[in-house]
Amino acid sequence: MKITGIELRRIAMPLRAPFRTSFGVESARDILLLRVVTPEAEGWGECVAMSDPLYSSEYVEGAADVLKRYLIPTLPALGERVSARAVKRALKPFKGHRMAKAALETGVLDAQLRLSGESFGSFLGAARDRVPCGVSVGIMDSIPELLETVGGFVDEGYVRIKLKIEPGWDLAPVRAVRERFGADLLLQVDANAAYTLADARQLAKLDEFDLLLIEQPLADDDLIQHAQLAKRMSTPICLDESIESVEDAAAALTLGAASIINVKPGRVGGYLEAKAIHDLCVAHGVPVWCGGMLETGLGRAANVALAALPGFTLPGDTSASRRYYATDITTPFELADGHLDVPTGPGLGIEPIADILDSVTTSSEWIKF
Ligand code: OSB
Ligand code: MG
Repeated sequence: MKITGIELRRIAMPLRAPFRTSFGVESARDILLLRVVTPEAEGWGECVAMSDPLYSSEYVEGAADVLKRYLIPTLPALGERVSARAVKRALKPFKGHRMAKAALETGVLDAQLRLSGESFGSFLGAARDRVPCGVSVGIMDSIPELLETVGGFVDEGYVRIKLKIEPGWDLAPVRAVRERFGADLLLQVDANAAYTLADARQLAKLDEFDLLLIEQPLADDDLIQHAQLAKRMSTPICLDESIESVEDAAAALTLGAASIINVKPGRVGGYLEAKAIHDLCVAHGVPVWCGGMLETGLGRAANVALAALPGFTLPGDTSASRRYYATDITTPFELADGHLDVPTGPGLGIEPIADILDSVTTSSEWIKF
Protein backbone atom coordinates (compact mmCIF):
# COMPACT_ATOMS: atom_id res chain seq x y z
CA MET A 1 0.00 0.00 0.00
CA LYS A 2 1.27 3.46 -0.86
CA ILE A 3 -0.23 6.68 0.47
CA THR A 4 -0.53 9.50 -2.05
CA GLY A 5 -1.82 12.10 0.40
CA ILE A 6 -3.90 12.86 3.47
CA GLU A 7 -6.79 15.27 3.76
CA LEU A 8 -7.34 17.01 7.11
CA ARG A 9 -10.96 18.02 7.31
CA ARG A 10 -12.60 19.94 10.16
CA ILE A 11 -16.31 19.56 10.70
CA ALA A 12 -18.75 21.32 13.05
CA MET A 13 -21.47 19.06 14.43
CA PRO A 14 -24.25 20.67 16.50
CA LEU A 15 -25.37 18.52 19.45
CA ARG A 16 -29.09 17.82 19.86
CA ALA A 17 -28.78 18.98 23.47
CA PRO A 18 -25.90 20.45 25.50
CA PHE A 19 -23.79 17.76 27.20
CA ARG A 20 -22.56 18.76 30.67
CA THR A 21 -19.83 16.98 32.61
CA SER A 22 -17.80 17.94 35.69
CA PHE A 23 -15.24 19.55 33.34
CA GLY A 24 -17.53 21.63 31.11
CA VAL A 25 -20.51 21.99 28.80
CA GLU A 26 -20.42 21.09 25.11
CA SER A 27 -23.12 22.23 22.67
CA ALA A 28 -21.33 21.50 19.41
CA ARG A 29 -18.52 19.15 18.49
CA ASP A 30 -15.54 20.49 16.51
CA ILE A 31 -14.05 17.35 14.95
CA LEU A 32 -10.90 16.68 12.93
CA LEU A 33 -11.20 13.93 10.32
CA LEU A 34 -8.34 12.38 8.37
CA ARG A 35 -8.82 10.89 4.92
CA VAL A 36 -5.89 8.66 4.01
CA VAL A 37 -5.70 8.29 0.23
CA THR A 38 -4.03 5.45 -1.67
CA PRO A 39 -4.50 4.61 -5.36
CA GLU A 40 -6.76 1.66 -4.47
CA ALA A 41 -8.58 2.67 -1.28
CA GLU A 42 -9.31 5.52 1.12
CA GLY A 43 -9.35 5.29 4.90
CA TRP A 44 -10.97 7.50 7.53
CA GLY A 45 -9.66 8.39 10.96
CA GLU A 46 -11.67 10.48 13.43
CA CYS A 47 -9.73 12.42 16.05
CA VAL A 48 -11.55 12.42 19.40
CA ALA A 49 -9.74 15.46 20.85
CA MET A 50 -12.25 18.02 22.10
CA SER A 51 -12.15 21.81 21.56
CA ASP A 52 -10.47 22.55 24.90
CA PRO A 53 -7.87 20.60 26.96
CA LEU A 54 -10.29 19.82 29.81
CA TYR A 55 -10.89 16.05 29.54
CA SER A 56 -7.20 15.50 28.77
CA SER A 57 -4.28 17.72 27.69
CA GLU A 58 -5.17 17.28 24.02
CA TYR A 59 -7.36 19.67 22.03
CA VAL A 60 -8.40 19.65 18.41
CA GLU A 61 -6.25 22.56 17.20
CA GLY A 62 -3.21 21.06 18.93
CA ALA A 63 -3.94 17.65 17.39
CA ALA A 64 -4.12 19.18 13.91
CA ASP A 65 -0.82 20.96 14.52
CA VAL A 66 1.12 17.92 15.79
CA LEU A 67 -0.27 15.81 12.96
CA LYS A 68 0.92 18.29 10.33
CA ARG A 69 4.21 19.19 11.99
CA TYR A 70 5.43 15.80 13.27
CA LEU A 71 3.20 12.76 12.83
CA ILE A 72 2.14 12.81 9.16
CA PRO A 73 5.70 13.68 7.99
CA THR A 74 6.97 10.30 9.32
CA LEU A 75 4.78 8.40 6.83
CA PRO A 76 6.40 9.06 3.42
CA ALA A 77 9.60 7.32 4.65
CA LEU A 78 7.60 4.12 5.22
CA GLY A 79 6.99 3.94 1.46
CA GLU A 80 5.10 0.83 0.38
CA ARG A 81 5.55 -0.72 3.82
CA VAL A 82 2.94 1.51 5.40
CA SER A 83 0.50 -0.32 7.70
CA ALA A 84 -1.23 0.48 10.98
CA ARG A 85 1.48 -1.41 12.88
CA ALA A 86 4.29 0.39 11.03
CA VAL A 87 2.60 3.73 11.74
CA LYS A 88 2.30 2.93 15.46
CA ARG A 89 6.05 2.16 15.53
CA ALA A 90 6.97 5.29 13.55
CA LEU A 91 4.98 7.55 15.90
CA LYS A 92 6.33 6.05 19.13
CA PRO A 93 9.29 8.47 19.57
CA PHE A 94 6.86 11.40 19.89
CA LYS A 95 5.60 11.72 23.45
CA GLY A 96 1.90 11.94 24.24
CA HIS A 97 -0.55 13.20 21.60
CA ARG A 98 -2.30 9.85 21.66
CA MET A 99 -5.59 11.12 20.19
CA ALA A 100 -3.73 12.60 17.22
CA LYS A 101 -1.75 9.37 16.79
CA ALA A 102 -4.93 7.29 17.05
CA ALA A 103 -6.60 9.27 14.26
CA LEU A 104 -3.67 8.71 11.90
CA GLU A 105 -3.25 5.03 12.76
CA THR A 106 -6.99 4.47 12.33
CA GLY A 107 -7.08 6.17 8.94
CA VAL A 108 -4.22 3.98 7.75
CA LEU A 109 -5.81 0.86 9.24
CA ASP A 110 -9.11 1.64 7.50
CA ALA A 111 -7.36 2.06 4.13
CA GLN A 112 -5.36 -1.13 4.70
CA LEU A 113 -8.44 -3.18 5.61
CA ARG A 114 -10.57 -1.79 2.77
CA LEU A 115 -7.78 -2.87 0.46
CA SER A 116 -7.59 -6.40 1.90
CA GLY A 117 -11.38 -6.68 2.21
CA GLU A 118 -11.38 -7.35 5.95
CA SER A 119 -13.64 -5.60 8.48
CA PHE A 120 -12.42 -3.84 11.64
CA GLY A 121 -14.36 -6.41 13.67
CA SER A 122 -12.68 -9.36 12.00
CA PHE A 123 -9.22 -7.74 12.23
CA LEU A 124 -9.61 -6.92 15.93
CA GLY A 125 -11.12 -10.30 16.86
CA ALA A 126 -14.83 -9.55 17.33
CA ALA A 127 -16.76 -12.45 18.82
CA ARG A 128 -20.30 -11.09 18.28
CA ASP A 129 -22.31 -9.52 15.49
CA ARG A 130 -24.04 -6.96 17.71
CA VAL A 131 -23.23 -5.22 21.00
CA PRO A 132 -25.42 -4.15 23.94
CA CYS A 133 -25.45 -0.38 24.40
CA GLY A 134 -25.33 1.99 27.32
CA VAL A 135 -25.78 5.74 27.33
CA SER A 136 -23.98 8.53 29.17
CA VAL A 137 -26.30 11.11 30.74
CA GLY A 138 -24.96 14.59 31.45
CA ILE A 139 -25.37 16.70 34.58
CA MET A 140 -28.77 18.44 34.56
CA ASP A 141 -30.27 21.49 36.22
CA SER A 142 -32.82 19.50 38.22
CA ILE A 143 -33.78 15.97 39.30
CA PRO A 144 -37.13 16.04 37.41
CA GLU A 145 -35.26 16.96 34.21
CA LEU A 146 -32.81 14.10 34.83
CA LEU A 147 -35.60 11.57 35.45
CA GLU A 148 -37.34 12.58 32.25
CA THR A 149 -34.10 12.27 30.24
CA VAL A 150 -33.23 8.88 31.74
CA GLY A 151 -36.81 7.70 31.16
CA GLY A 152 -36.49 8.61 27.48
CA PHE A 153 -33.31 6.54 27.14
CA VAL A 154 -34.81 3.59 29.01
CA ASP A 155 -37.80 3.73 26.65
CA GLU A 156 -35.44 3.75 23.65
CA GLY A 157 -34.02 0.46 24.93
CA TYR A 158 -30.62 1.36 26.37
CA VAL A 159 -29.50 -1.52 28.58
CA ARG A 160 -27.35 0.57 30.92
CA ILE A 161 -27.42 4.14 32.18
CA LYS A 162 -24.33 6.13 33.19
CA LEU A 163 -24.86 9.31 35.18
CA LYS A 164 -22.27 12.05 35.14
CA ILE A 165 -21.61 13.23 38.71
CA GLU A 166 -19.67 15.98 40.49
CA PRO A 167 -19.57 17.31 44.07
CA GLY A 168 -23.12 18.56 44.76
CA TRP A 169 -24.65 16.30 42.05
CA ASP A 170 -24.08 12.74 43.22
CA LEU A 171 -26.17 11.05 45.93
CA ALA A 172 -29.46 12.80 45.14
CA PRO A 173 -29.53 12.07 41.38
CA VAL A 174 -28.37 8.48 41.90
CA ARG A 175 -31.00 7.89 44.61
CA ALA A 176 -33.74 9.44 42.46
CA VAL A 177 -32.88 7.31 39.41
CA ARG A 178 -32.68 4.14 41.52
CA GLU A 179 -36.03 4.85 43.15
CA ARG A 180 -37.77 5.67 39.86
CA PHE A 181 -36.34 2.91 37.66
CA GLY A 182 -35.83 0.14 40.20
CA ALA A 183 -33.12 -2.26 41.33
CA ASP A 184 -32.82 -4.06 37.97
CA LEU A 185 -31.59 -1.02 36.02
CA LEU A 186 -27.88 -1.36 35.20
CA LEU A 187 -26.56 1.92 36.60
CA GLN A 188 -23.09 3.45 36.91
CA VAL A 189 -21.58 6.90 37.50
CA ASP A 190 -18.70 8.92 36.04
CA ALA A 191 -17.01 11.76 37.96
CA ASN A 192 -14.39 12.74 35.35
CA ALA A 193 -11.81 13.25 38.10
CA ALA A 194 -13.91 15.75 40.08
CA TYR A 195 -13.19 14.41 43.61
CA THR A 196 -10.21 13.98 45.92
CA LEU A 197 -9.44 11.29 48.46
CA ALA A 198 -10.81 13.68 51.12
CA ASP A 199 -14.26 12.90 49.60
CA ALA A 200 -13.93 9.14 50.35
CA ARG A 201 -16.72 9.19 52.96
CA GLN A 202 -19.14 10.94 50.61
CA LEU A 203 -18.26 8.58 47.75
CA ALA A 204 -18.74 5.52 49.97
CA LYS A 205 -22.36 6.64 50.46
CA LEU A 206 -22.91 5.60 46.84
CA ASP A 207 -22.32 1.97 47.87
CA GLU A 208 -25.93 1.44 48.92
CA PHE A 209 -27.17 2.04 45.35
CA ASP A 210 -25.67 -1.13 43.89
CA LEU A 211 -23.83 0.61 41.05
CA LEU A 212 -21.94 -1.41 38.43
CA LEU A 213 -18.96 0.88 38.93
CA ILE A 214 -17.75 4.41 39.61
CA GLU A 215 -15.64 5.78 36.78
CA GLN A 216 -12.60 8.01 37.40
CA PRO A 217 -13.56 9.54 40.76
CA LEU A 218 -10.10 11.06 41.39
CA ALA A 219 -7.44 12.88 39.35
CA ASP A 220 -5.87 11.32 36.25
CA ASP A 221 -2.48 10.77 37.94
CA ASP A 222 -3.87 9.57 41.32
CA LEU A 223 -3.32 5.81 40.90
CA ILE A 224 -2.21 5.38 44.53
CA GLN A 225 -5.16 7.42 45.79
CA HIS A 226 -7.58 5.33 43.68
CA ALA A 227 -6.09 2.20 45.29
CA GLN A 228 -6.71 3.73 48.72
CA LEU A 229 -10.25 4.73 47.78
CA ALA A 230 -10.93 1.18 46.56
CA LYS A 231 -10.31 -0.04 50.11
CA ARG A 232 -12.80 2.47 51.49
CA MET A 233 -15.81 1.76 49.24
CA SER A 234 -17.41 -1.39 47.88
CA THR A 235 -18.51 0.02 44.48
CA PRO A 236 -15.94 -1.18 41.90
CA ILE A 237 -13.58 1.52 40.66
CA CYS A 238 -13.19 1.88 36.89
CA LEU A 239 -10.50 4.09 35.36
CA ASP A 240 -10.88 6.19 32.21
CA GLU A 241 -8.59 9.28 32.14
CA SER A 242 -5.81 7.51 34.10
CA ILE A 243 -5.29 4.80 31.47
CA GLU A 244 -3.34 6.01 28.43
CA SER A 245 -1.49 2.78 27.57
CA VAL A 246 -1.26 -0.93 28.27
CA GLU A 247 1.51 -0.08 30.76
CA ASP A 248 -0.84 2.26 32.65
CA ALA A 249 -3.47 -0.50 32.71
CA ALA A 250 -0.95 -3.00 34.08
CA ALA A 251 0.15 -0.53 36.77
CA ALA A 252 -3.45 0.24 37.79
CA LEU A 253 -4.29 -3.47 38.12
CA THR A 254 -1.08 -4.24 40.04
CA LEU A 255 -1.75 -1.38 42.47
CA GLY A 256 -5.41 -2.26 42.94
CA ALA A 257 -6.40 1.18 41.62
CA ALA A 258 -9.05 -0.28 39.32
CA SER A 259 -11.02 -3.50 39.00
CA ILE A 260 -12.65 -2.48 35.68
CA ILE A 261 -11.21 -0.51 32.76
CA ASN A 262 -12.88 1.85 30.28
CA VAL A 263 -11.11 1.45 26.92
CA LYS A 264 -11.21 4.47 24.62
CA PRO A 265 -9.10 3.95 21.52
CA GLY A 266 -8.42 7.68 21.09
CA ARG A 267 -7.21 8.13 24.66
CA VAL A 268 -4.75 5.22 24.39
CA GLY A 269 -3.34 6.02 20.93
CA GLY A 270 -5.36 3.72 18.69
CA TYR A 271 -7.15 0.43 18.16
CA LEU A 272 -3.96 -1.67 18.36
CA GLU A 273 -3.21 -0.36 21.86
CA ALA A 274 -6.90 -0.70 22.80
CA LYS A 275 -6.79 -4.35 21.75
CA ALA A 276 -3.59 -4.86 23.82
CA ILE A 277 -5.37 -3.45 26.90
CA HIS A 278 -8.31 -5.75 26.21
CA ASP A 279 -5.95 -8.75 26.01
CA LEU A 280 -4.17 -7.79 29.25
CA CYS A 281 -7.51 -7.43 31.06
CA VAL A 282 -8.78 -10.76 29.74
CA ALA A 283 -5.57 -12.41 31.02
CA HIS A 284 -6.24 -10.90 34.45
CA GLY A 285 -9.97 -11.63 34.50
CA VAL A 286 -10.72 -7.89 34.58
CA PRO A 287 -13.85 -6.65 32.74
CA VAL A 288 -13.47 -3.92 30.13
CA TRP A 289 -16.00 -1.79 28.29
CA CYS A 290 -15.79 0.60 25.38
CA GLY A 291 -16.03 4.31 26.18
CA GLY A 292 -17.02 7.04 23.77
CA MET A 293 -16.09 10.61 22.85
CA LEU A 294 -19.26 11.75 21.05
CA GLU A 295 -18.02 10.18 17.82
CA THR A 296 -19.65 10.52 14.42
CA GLY A 297 -20.64 7.34 12.60
CA LEU A 298 -17.01 6.86 11.52
CA GLY A 299 -15.54 6.63 15.02
CA ARG A 300 -18.67 4.85 16.24
CA ALA A 301 -18.25 2.09 13.62
CA ALA A 302 -14.76 1.28 14.89
CA ASN A 303 -15.85 1.45 18.54
CA VAL A 304 -18.73 -0.95 17.94
CA ALA A 305 -16.30 -3.38 16.27
CA LEU A 306 -13.95 -3.15 19.27
CA ALA A 307 -16.82 -3.57 21.74
CA ALA A 308 -17.60 -6.92 20.08
CA LEU A 309 -14.35 -8.46 21.42
CA PRO A 310 -14.92 -11.19 24.02
CA GLY A 311 -13.48 -9.28 27.01
CA PHE A 312 -15.97 -6.41 26.60
CA THR A 313 -18.39 -7.93 29.10
CA LEU A 314 -20.04 -4.67 30.19
CA PRO A 315 -22.21 -2.47 27.92
CA GLY A 316 -20.25 0.45 26.45
CA ASP A 317 -21.00 4.12 25.78
CA THR A 318 -21.74 3.00 22.22
CA SER A 319 -25.03 4.80 21.85
CA ALA A 320 -26.98 5.39 18.64
CA SER A 321 -26.10 8.34 16.37
CA ARG A 322 -29.25 10.21 17.44
CA ARG A 323 -28.07 10.30 21.08
CA TYR A 324 -25.94 13.27 20.03
CA TYR A 325 -26.66 14.17 16.41
CA ALA A 326 -29.85 14.97 14.50
CA THR A 327 -27.90 14.25 11.30
CA ASP A 328 -24.84 12.01 11.31
CA ILE A 329 -22.27 12.19 8.51
CA THR A 330 -22.78 8.46 7.80
CA THR A 331 -25.84 6.23 7.66
CA PRO A 332 -26.93 6.60 11.29
CA PHE A 333 -26.34 3.85 13.84
CA GLU A 334 -29.76 2.87 15.16
CA LEU A 335 -30.57 0.95 18.31
CA ALA A 336 -32.42 -2.35 17.88
CA ASP A 337 -33.46 -4.08 21.08
CA GLY A 338 -30.78 -2.10 22.95
CA HIS A 339 -28.04 -3.23 20.58
CA LEU A 340 -26.02 -1.88 17.63
CA ASP A 341 -24.95 -4.14 14.78
CA VAL A 342 -21.23 -4.55 14.17
CA PRO A 343 -20.48 -3.38 10.61
CA THR A 344 -19.34 -6.23 8.36
CA GLY A 345 -18.04 -4.46 5.24
CA PRO A 346 -14.33 -3.89 4.55
CA GLY A 347 -12.59 -1.49 6.96
CA LEU A 348 -15.03 0.59 8.98
CA GLY A 349 -17.79 -0.79 6.77
CA ILE A 350 -19.34 2.67 6.48
CA GLU A 351 -18.39 5.92 4.77
CA PRO A 352 -19.37 9.57 4.99
CA ILE A 353 -22.29 10.75 2.88
CA ALA A 354 -20.60 13.34 0.64
CA ASP A 355 -23.36 16.01 0.69
CA ILE A 356 -23.78 15.85 4.45
CA LEU A 357 -20.04 15.83 5.05
CA ASP A 358 -19.59 18.89 2.82
CA SER A 359 -22.42 20.72 4.56
CA VAL A 360 -20.71 20.44 7.98
CA THR A 361 -17.13 21.00 6.77
CA THR A 362 -15.49 24.17 8.07
CA SER A 363 -12.05 23.70 6.53
CA SER A 364 -10.01 21.24 4.51
CA GLU A 365 -6.31 20.85 3.85
CA TRP A 366 -4.58 18.42 1.48
CA ILE A 367 -1.15 17.10 2.38
CA LYS A 368 0.48 15.60 -0.71
CA PHE A 369 3.09 12.84 -0.24
O1 OSB B 1 -15.66 10.47 30.53
O2 OSB B 1 -16.54 8.98 29.31
C1 OSB B 1 -16.23 10.15 29.50
C2 OSB B 1 -17.68 12.28 26.70
C3 OSB B 1 -16.62 13.14 26.45
C4 OSB B 1 -15.48 13.05 27.21
C5 OSB B 1 -15.40 12.10 28.23
C6 OSB B 1 -16.45 11.22 28.46
C7 OSB B 1 -17.62 11.34 27.71
C8 OSB B 1 -18.82 10.53 27.94
C9 OSB B 1 -19.75 10.29 26.80
O3 OSB B 1 -19.12 10.08 29.02
C10 OSB B 1 -19.34 9.15 25.94
C11 OSB B 1 -20.17 9.02 24.69
O4 OSB B 1 -21.38 8.84 24.81
O5 OSB B 1 -19.62 9.09 23.58
MG1 MG C 1 -15.32 8.75 31.64
